[in-house]
Amino acid sequence: MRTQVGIVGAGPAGLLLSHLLHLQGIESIVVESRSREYVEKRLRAGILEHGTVEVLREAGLADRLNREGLPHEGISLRFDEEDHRIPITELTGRMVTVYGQHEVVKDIIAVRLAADGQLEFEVTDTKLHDLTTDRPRITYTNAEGRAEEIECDVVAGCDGFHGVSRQSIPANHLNIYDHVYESAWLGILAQTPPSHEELIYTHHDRGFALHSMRSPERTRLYVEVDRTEKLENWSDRRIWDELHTRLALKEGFDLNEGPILDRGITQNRSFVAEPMRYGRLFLAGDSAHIVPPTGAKGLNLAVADVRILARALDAFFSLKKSELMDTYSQDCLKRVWRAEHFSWFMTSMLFSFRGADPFQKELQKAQLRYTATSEAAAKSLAENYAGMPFEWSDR
Ligand code: RFL
Ligand code: PHB
Repeated sequence: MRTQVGIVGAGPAGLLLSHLLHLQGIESIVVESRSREYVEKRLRAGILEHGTVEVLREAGLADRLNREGLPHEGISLRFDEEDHRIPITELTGRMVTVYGQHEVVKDIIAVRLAADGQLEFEVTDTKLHDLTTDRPRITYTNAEGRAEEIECDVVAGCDGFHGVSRQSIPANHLNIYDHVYESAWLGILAQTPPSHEELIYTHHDRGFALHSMRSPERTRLYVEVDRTEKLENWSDRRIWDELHTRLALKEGFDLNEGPILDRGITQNRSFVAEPMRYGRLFLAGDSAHIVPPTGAKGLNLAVADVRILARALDAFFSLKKSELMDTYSQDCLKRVWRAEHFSWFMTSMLFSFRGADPFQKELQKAQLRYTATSEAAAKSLAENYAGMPFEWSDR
């Protein structure tokens, strides 16, 4: 097979890239190791930045997002059993939208298939070859067990943190920054209406907790757990008790309970591999960088990378200009490092980190009080949370 852009991975990065390229008249083939059903159900991110929603709207991918997405104009910081609202829209003129990542994935797959886009699910043994030539290749075994090869002009490595793309780059060509935290997230999806109209980020001596949502009928909740914690140690009752304790308010807080539909543990990790390019291979999204979920940035960074990559590839294929491909990595990394800092900052402020020393604990409280009482501090948080405008990172 021959195509212009071979895309590894049908997560948000790979799918959005294939659609943006299609709008520019550039051909691509996406290969994905999981089944369509699996990627359409995989429960992950839930918060779309202002700019992410704009990208999806401009690309004609927002019919359902416009109908079902829940626009949010603020979040709550909860500590010492009190709420402190950060009015994001009042402070920045921007907002965020609650809309599940798997809904974004479903929407793009439907649009790609309607346009006869080539998406190959359930492939195995994906390998990348000849990346430093102008004819790189992807080989894999398809769902029927047949060996396949795609010859392309460019390969987009959109296969997430554990994919093959980054691992296909010789180690001496990458700078790796890796930071692992002591705590992880235990997340549940519950069949019950949200208990509050906005997200609540809670700092409590027993650990961080987050109240989020997916729809007017479904609540998404998280508690901080030890990095080595096992899901089987957490009965439904233990999860709810912990949530009640951590989300408590002095004036009382009614937390709605309901059947738990999904649960999982996610590690907190900060990771950057740079440059995000090796020859004709371009990394986008989680394959190049990971953030702890506390800033709600991972999916949004994937979208921002792909927006830059689609432009660079347009200039390359339609104008034969490679300047934007040459600056791709540095153009993305400005936003990536801003989000790395913000996600680390939110995690450092909100998590309890069992065993943290008293000095660190007082610093956390000082930062929380400052953010809750200073408009300058709140505005900085709000600006990052809603997402730095593209004009800022395009500068
Ligand atoms: P993905 O989504 O991991 O997609 C990569 C795809 O590549 C496939 N793949 C391969 N395909 C072919 N051959 C191979 N060898 C392959 N190896 C892997 C995989 O099956 C997969 O389909 O990466 P992408 O597209 O870069 O998207 C990144 C986002 O998924 C991720 O950053 C976010 O989910 C992170 N995240 C959040 N981000 C936000 O912006 N806002 C949030 O509120 C937010 N909350 C979260 C999150 C992530 C979480 N977890 C579970 C990691 C909450 C959680 C709990
Ligand atoms: C979610 O709804 O899954 C969610 C929201 C905000 C975060 C992380 C996850 O910071």
